[in-house]
Amino acid sequence: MRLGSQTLRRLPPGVTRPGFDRAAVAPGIVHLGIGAFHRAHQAVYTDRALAAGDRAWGIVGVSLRAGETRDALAPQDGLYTVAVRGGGGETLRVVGAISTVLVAPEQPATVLASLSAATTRIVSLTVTEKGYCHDPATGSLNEDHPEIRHDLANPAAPRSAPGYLVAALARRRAAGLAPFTVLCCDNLPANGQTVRSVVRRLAAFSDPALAGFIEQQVAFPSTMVDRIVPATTEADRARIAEALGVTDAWPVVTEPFSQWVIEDCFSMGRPDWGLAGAEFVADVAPYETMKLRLLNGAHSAIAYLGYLAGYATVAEAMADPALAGYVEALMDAEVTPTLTVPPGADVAAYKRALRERFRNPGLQHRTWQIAMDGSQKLPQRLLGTLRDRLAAAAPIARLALAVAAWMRYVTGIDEHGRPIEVRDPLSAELRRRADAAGLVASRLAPALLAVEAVFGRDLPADPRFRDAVAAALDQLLRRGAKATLRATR
Ligand code: CS2
Repeated sequence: MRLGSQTLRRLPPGVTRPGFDRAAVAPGIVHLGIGAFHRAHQAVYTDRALAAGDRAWGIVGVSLRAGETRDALAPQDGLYTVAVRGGGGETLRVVGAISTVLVAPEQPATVLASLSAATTRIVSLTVTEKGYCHDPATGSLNEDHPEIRHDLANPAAPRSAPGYLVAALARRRAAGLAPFTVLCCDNLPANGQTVRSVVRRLAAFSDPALAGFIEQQVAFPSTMVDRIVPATTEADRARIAEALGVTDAWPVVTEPFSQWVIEDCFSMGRPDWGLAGAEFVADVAPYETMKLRLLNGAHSAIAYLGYLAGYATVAEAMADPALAGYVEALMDAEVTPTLTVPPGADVAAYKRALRERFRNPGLQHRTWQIAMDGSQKLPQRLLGTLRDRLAAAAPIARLALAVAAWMRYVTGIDEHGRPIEVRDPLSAELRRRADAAGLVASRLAPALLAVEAVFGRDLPADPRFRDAVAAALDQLLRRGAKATLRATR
C-alpha cells in the first residue's frame, strides 16, 4: 500500500499529518527545484503556516530536469514524509504543502502558465549554486553558459531557472499583473541581490525595459537557509515504510535543527512562516556570512579532507580527533575573526552546536555528496574568508589546506590510485589541467589557481595565498590527508 490521501488515516498515531484540509488549499507559491532540501525546509515551514489557517499558499513544485520527484509524488497525491533524526531517535511528519509537481522539460508551457498565474505571488528557488548560470567568482551572469545561450536565442521557451523567471516576469508585465516575489533559498552570498543581477542582465538582452522593471519593481529578498538534508538512502526508505505501515517512495531525512532568516520585503504578501520559527530581519548578511563561512566552509573542508582520508560520511570524519581538531581550529582561528556577528548571536554556542550537528550519528551525510560542485561553492565558503584574512595580514594555513584538499580531490584519483567520481560543472576543465600538471604541487597548484571562474584574478596574484596552497598541497601529495591533518592542528 502506498502513502496518499486515502491511506493518511491508517498511519500510526505517532506520525504527524497535515493539519489542514488539503482540498481547501489554493496554490500561491511556485517552487523551482523540488529536491530534498526544499521538501525538508521551506515546505515544512509552509505546511505549518497552512495548518495555522492561511490557505492561499499551497506549493506547485517544478523540476527543471528529471521527472523522478513527480513520478514518485504523483501517486502519493504530493504527500511525503520528513524523518527527523537526532539523539532522541526518529520522528515522522507527513507534509501536505505540495499539491502538484511539474517537470519543466516535459511541460514548459504549463510551468510558464503556472508562473504567470495571478494567484502565484512567490516564486522560490533551490536549484543549487550552479542553477543560476553565474560566474561563481564574480556573481554575474555567465553569458557563455550553454543554457543561457539557449535562452537568449529562445526567450519565450527557456530552460534555465533565470530564463524561466525572465519569461514569466515578461508575461506578467505584458498582462498587467503584479510581479511575484523571487525568493532564492540557495547558499549563495547575498542571494537575493545575486539572483536579481543575473535575472536583470538576462532580461536586458531581449528587453531593456523589462530589465528596468525587474530592477525597480521586483522584490528579491535575501535569505539564509539552514538544515542538513543528506540524500535519502534505500535503508531510509525501508525503515520509514516499516514505521508508517505504507510505502513512501520519496521521503526525506533530516536533523532536528532548522533555521530560516529572511529579509522581509515581499511585494505580494507571504505566508506566516514565523509561526514555524522563521526569522524576519532587515539585513540577512551577517547571518548568511556566519552560516556560509562556518557551516558550509567547514562542510567543504570536511568533505575533501575526509574523502581523501577514507571517510564516507561527515560523522565518520568527525570521529577522527585530528580532523575534528582541525575543524575546530579552522573555525576559531581563521573564520570567526572575519565575521560580523548577527544581533544577539552567540558564536561560540553556534560553533559548538555545529560540531554536534556534524557528529549526528542518525545522518549518513556522504563526504562525496558535499564535495560535489566545489567550483561553485569554494568562493563563498572559503575564498571570501581567505580574502578577508589576507587583507588583515592574518594566517591562512588551515583555509589553504581546505583549498589544497579540493585540488587534490578534483584530480579524480584518490590516495590509493582509485578513481574519484568528481561531479562538477567544471570537472572536465579541472581534470584536463590536473592531468597536464601531474601530481606535483608546484605545477598542480598554479594550474588550478588559474581557473578564473573560481579564484578570480586577485587570489592567484597574491604570493602568500599561492605559497600557502602549494605548501599544503605538497603535504597532501607526499603524506596523505590523515598524516597532514595530524601534523596540522
Ligand atoms: C552542504 C549543504 O551539500 C553541501 O554542500 O554543505 O547542503 C549543507 O548541508 C546545508 O547548507 C546546511 O544548511
